[in-house]
Amino acid sequence: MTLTKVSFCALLILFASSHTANAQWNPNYASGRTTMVHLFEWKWDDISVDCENFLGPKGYAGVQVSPVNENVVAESRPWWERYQPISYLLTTRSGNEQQFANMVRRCNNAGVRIYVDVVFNHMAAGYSDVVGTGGSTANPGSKSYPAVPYSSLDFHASCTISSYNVANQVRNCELSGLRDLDQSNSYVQDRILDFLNKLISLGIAGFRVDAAKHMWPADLQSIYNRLNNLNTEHGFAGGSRPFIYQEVIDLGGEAISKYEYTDLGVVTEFSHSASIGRVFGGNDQLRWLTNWGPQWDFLPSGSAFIFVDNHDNQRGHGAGGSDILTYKNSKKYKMANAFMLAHPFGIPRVMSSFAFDNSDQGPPTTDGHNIASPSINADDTCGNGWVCEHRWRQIYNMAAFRNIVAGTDLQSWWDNGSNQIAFCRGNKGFVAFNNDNYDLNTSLQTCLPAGTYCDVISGAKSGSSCTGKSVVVGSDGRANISIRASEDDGVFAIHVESRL
Ligand SMILES: *[C@@H]1O[C@H](CO)[C@@H](O)[C@H](O)[C@H]1NC(C)=O
Ligand SMILES: *[C@@H]1O[C@H](CO)[C@@H](O)[C@H](O)[C@H]1NC(C)=O
Ligand SMILES: CC(=O)N[C@H]1CO[C@H](CO)[C@@H](O)[C@@H]1O
Repeated sequence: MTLTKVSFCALLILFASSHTANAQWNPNYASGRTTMVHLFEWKWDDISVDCENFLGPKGYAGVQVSPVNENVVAESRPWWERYQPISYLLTTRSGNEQQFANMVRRCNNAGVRIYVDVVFNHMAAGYSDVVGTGGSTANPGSKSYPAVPYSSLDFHASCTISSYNVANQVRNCELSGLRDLDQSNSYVQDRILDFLNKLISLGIAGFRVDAAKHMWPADLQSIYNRLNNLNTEHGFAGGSRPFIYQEVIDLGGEAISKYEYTDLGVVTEFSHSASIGRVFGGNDQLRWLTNWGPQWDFLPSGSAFIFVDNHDNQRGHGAGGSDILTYKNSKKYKMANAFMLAHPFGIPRVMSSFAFDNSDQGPPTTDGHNIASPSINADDTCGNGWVCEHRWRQIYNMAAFRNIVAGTDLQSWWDNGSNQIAFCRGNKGFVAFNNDNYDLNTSLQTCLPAGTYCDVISGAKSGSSCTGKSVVVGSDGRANISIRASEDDGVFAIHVESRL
């Protein structure tokens, strides 16, 4: 009796822990990698090449791709047309199904996982007949999408979201006039699952669930429970569940809370984006970052999907308003990204944009319709209208820093009582920031073994020399750290692998 009880308990514990390790909160990254990039509006063939030539070798863990299913062809081709589905055919301006499948395989082979931005809260808006990127037609006016097929039976009755203080409206009415699917309908659930499980069979590692706040958690639960395990032919361990990160914009003060979704998967932490922008934008002091994490009203680290900006709030949509930092404010933007990547909190995603002047503008094209490929400069940066923040040395070297210091604690916090801060990650890495308008020039504890180290922000180790600033760490771990206010970058970072 006692024996049976004991072994039953042991079994339960075993089951519980293996379930957690392989569950939907785990990004399923290849070992030693920690950081995802959003290649917004990139073509599948271009992503394949970037996985092999850059993302894999630089240590990035994954790519979030733009929506993969057929969307409406909107006039002047704005970026937001991809959030207006016409069908679940895998044909968009980024490529077709064969190109998508090829990309997933090539990226997985390069150690880089693919995450798909899935849009199943709604279908395309409008009143008359429209055409999709795969040639399918639909009539949003009569809620008819024959290429799925969906009919008016599959949608909530039309109504307008007039108050975010009423959860029923937020979840059952139409977001910006987009026809609102009823995810409690078993036929709708089956169509969504056919789509998601097809992507899993092609080797993807997880999903960004667009507009999750506009769907009922119980309906999402029913859908997630019926997702297949990841495809072991693509290198995933047997029993691995797709990673799920849900778009829930919650800066407080609304009917719907981000905490309603944490039992289902990870949740986008928009407060992180707004707060890091406010601090590095100069509207709060860096010294307050000493307790960065849940004390800032963020989700617990393992539930928080974090970013400096995303494709919505970098152009004034979404949340955070003028606090949000983007590539347009590059010095402060690089500092914010470096802090996000140096700090142990959360599951980070780096944004990679195309340049834009107005908030509707779509990606660079060759002819007004077909997306143009990025050009790659000698210094790894991009041209042809692409910003490629992920290819900025100050950002990709910090993604590598995060891999190198993974598993260590933040320690030896220093600040000057204002906007100069520094900290160690165990005895593997050290980082300092200067957001004051005067120089930082002082002796600081780096926690690193004695030696000469190369700053990975101003340059990189090249053979036995450093193309940027180097610093001598003494036998007591201290070094004279200097970041002038006038320097291009307000960050200094060294780690065990940047020792000369
Ligand atoms: C830093 O301060 C020391 C004196 O403590 C001075 O010799 C040195 O030139 C300063 N360095 C910079 C970069 O300002
Ligand atoms: C830091 O600067 C001081 C003053 O210039 C010098 O005495 C000390 O040796 C330096 N420390 C290191 C580790 O270089
Ligand atoms: C407390 C402290 O370290 N204050 C420093 C703030 O920054 C300036 C410039 O680096 C120093 O002179 C102060 O000593």
